[in-house]
Amino acid sequence: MVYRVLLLMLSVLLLSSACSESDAPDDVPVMDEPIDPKKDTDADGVPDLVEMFAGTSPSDPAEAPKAPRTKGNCPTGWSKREMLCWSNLSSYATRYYYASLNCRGMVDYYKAPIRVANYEDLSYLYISFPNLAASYNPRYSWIGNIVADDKVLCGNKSITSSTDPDRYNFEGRCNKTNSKRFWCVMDLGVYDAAN
Ligand SMILES: [Ca+2]
Repeated sequence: MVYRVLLLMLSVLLLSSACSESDAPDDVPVMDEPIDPKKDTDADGVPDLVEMFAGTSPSDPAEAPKAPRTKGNCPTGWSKREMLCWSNLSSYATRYYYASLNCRGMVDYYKAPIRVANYEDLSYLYISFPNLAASYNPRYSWIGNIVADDKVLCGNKSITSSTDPDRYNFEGRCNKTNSKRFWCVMDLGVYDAAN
């Protein structure tokens, strides 16, 4: 009987530690449902998702990432890092499959494939642009893609300077049901060709 109770206690402990595994900081809201990629709260013609990742307000029609662009430049609100365009870091944390859908959800608007920033994208940034590394702290963030059954890469180190050795080893494995923040990324060449 005592053995059974101990076993039960151990299972509860293991289960609770698995559920609370390195999630987003407390002040970041968790979005526990998919975001409709067509929803346009302020009816300015730019979907909420697009505004959120470009850094404009989805509820203020006076704000929208609509400025004209030229070839070789990323869309308004996205940062150009050589041949990659980076969105702002998501303002919320969410499960990996929703993160993936949220990036993908902007494809119709930008006419280019968009992904959750993956290990190759981040690695390239940290190693080729060390002065930017600390601005893309991987801790608490998703790193695409799925790498094993239910497991996705996630940042497990904080990169705090241009010489931080964690730039070469910042990835761990997290359960896809954890909630984390993320960046969306698209290839500038593909975006240019489509626009
Ligand atoms: Ca809008």
